[in-house]
Amino acid sequence: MGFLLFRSSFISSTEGSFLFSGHNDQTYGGTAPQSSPFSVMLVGDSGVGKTCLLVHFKDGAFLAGSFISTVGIDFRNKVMTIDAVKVKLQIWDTAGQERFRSVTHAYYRDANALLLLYDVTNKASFNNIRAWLTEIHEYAQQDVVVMLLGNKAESSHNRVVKREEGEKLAKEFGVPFMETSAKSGLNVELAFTAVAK
Ligand SMILES: Nc1nc2c(ncn2[C@@H]2O[C@H](COP(=O)(O)OP(=O)(O)OP(=O)(O)O)[C@@H](O)[C@H]2O)c(=O)[nH]1
Ligand SMILES: [Mg+2]
Repeated sequence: MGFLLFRSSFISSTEGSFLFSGHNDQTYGGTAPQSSPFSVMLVGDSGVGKTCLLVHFKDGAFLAGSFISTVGIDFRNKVMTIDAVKVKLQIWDTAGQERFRSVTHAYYRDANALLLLYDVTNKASFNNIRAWLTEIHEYAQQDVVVMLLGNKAESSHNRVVKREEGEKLAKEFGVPFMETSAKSGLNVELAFTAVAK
């Protein structure tokens, strides 16, 4: 019960910006047909680049410098035109830190798609993908769209996870895969478009 209260109070505290455009830079317009909002959730270990991927997608910028770990969960809206249809994406950015796991679990079931990230320069984040997939299986809807993303792909000097390893793991679990970079912008738009299609 206490947890449910926490969840609803979180929603109402952020809904202001949702309704009054704090996070809504783009508005509907034109003649393209609209579809209902599509909810995408970013998951994966702390530090893999979930927030940076979202910021790049939303604002086209990379947050260099100090790493500010996400607390709990946050969201941003973005309207995209996919195949001539305006799609409103509601993107949930979760905290990767273990201590927020019970908070983020409550949001899995509302997600239409999950972008599951690891960091190609961090082997542990890759090794944890199996555990993340188990968690997704447990808490998300059966028909959720999952895509595996190997982020920080531009960081060739520090890379410890080969592209082929990511491909192999994705194949094993029957999910699509791509490498991304929130720094260079590689495949950022494509990843969000692919799951929203
Ligand atoms: N080189 C490189 N660094 C990146 C990239 N994406 C993120 N980073 C860096 O990785 C660190 C963590 O990025 P965040 O996006 O905050 O990580 P997060 O997954 O949101 O972490 P939590 O909020 O704790 O779950 C930051 O220092 C970023 O600058 C990338 O594509 N390339
Ligand atoms: Mg974050």
